[in-house]
Amino acid sequence: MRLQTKLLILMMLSLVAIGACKPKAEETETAVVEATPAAADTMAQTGPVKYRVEFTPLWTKDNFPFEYPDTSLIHKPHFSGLIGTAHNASYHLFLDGQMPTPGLERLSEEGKHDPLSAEINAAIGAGNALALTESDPLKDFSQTATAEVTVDDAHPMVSLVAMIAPSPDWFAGVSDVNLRDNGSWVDSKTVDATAWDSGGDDGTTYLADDKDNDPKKPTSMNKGRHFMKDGQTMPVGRITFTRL
Ligand SMILES: [Ca+2]
Ligand SMILES: [Ca+2]
Repeated sequence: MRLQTKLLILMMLSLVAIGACKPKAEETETAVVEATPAAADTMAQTGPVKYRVEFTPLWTKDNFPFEYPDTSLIHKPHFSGLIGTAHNASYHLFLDGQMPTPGLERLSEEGKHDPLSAEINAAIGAGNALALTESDPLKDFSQTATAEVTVDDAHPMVSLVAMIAPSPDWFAGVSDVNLRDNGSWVDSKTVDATAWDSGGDDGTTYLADDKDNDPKKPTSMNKGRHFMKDGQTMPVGRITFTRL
């Protein structure tokens, strides 16, 4: 009887011990469940994130009266479709002081996305860019041009360009816009797009005849009279990135 009693007590103690352990296990599980949303959020910060791109034109006759192209022309003043990509520090769509690529030269002179799109696709293949972004041309300046751009941890910067048309080799552009801030993706960001000269043509007026140059000149900010006011460069457009 004594032995049986001892065994019974031992069994009861074991049950109590198991019972005591159980809530702990549940607590641990609960803790894991609670941690999951935070972990998912951290993932979302690094993984591909999409932004809406909205390009608002500011290149109007009111803002840029000097030699502003005749709005009754068949090819009214307009912007070509935007083209660009998210990328890392090893890729630049354009850079102040750098020779234009054939793709940037053609975009700036004819508004054509090819072969700039092929150059971007090559950068994607090399791991330096993430995905091609393009919009339709913008011909009605009461409207905006829209597109989407995908960024990730390895490609947090965005560069975009559009031809200022008509023009010899001038384009609106933003480069290396970083959509990360303090380790998080920004909800939205607005940047001015200034006028650039790709360096692929020597024309100096909107309607100048083709004046191809060889060797090419370095790309530079366009500080001609067309885009300056009171000694300041005026933005020809504004680009807003909004996280989707
Ligand atoms: Ca040229
Ligand atoms: Ca030029």
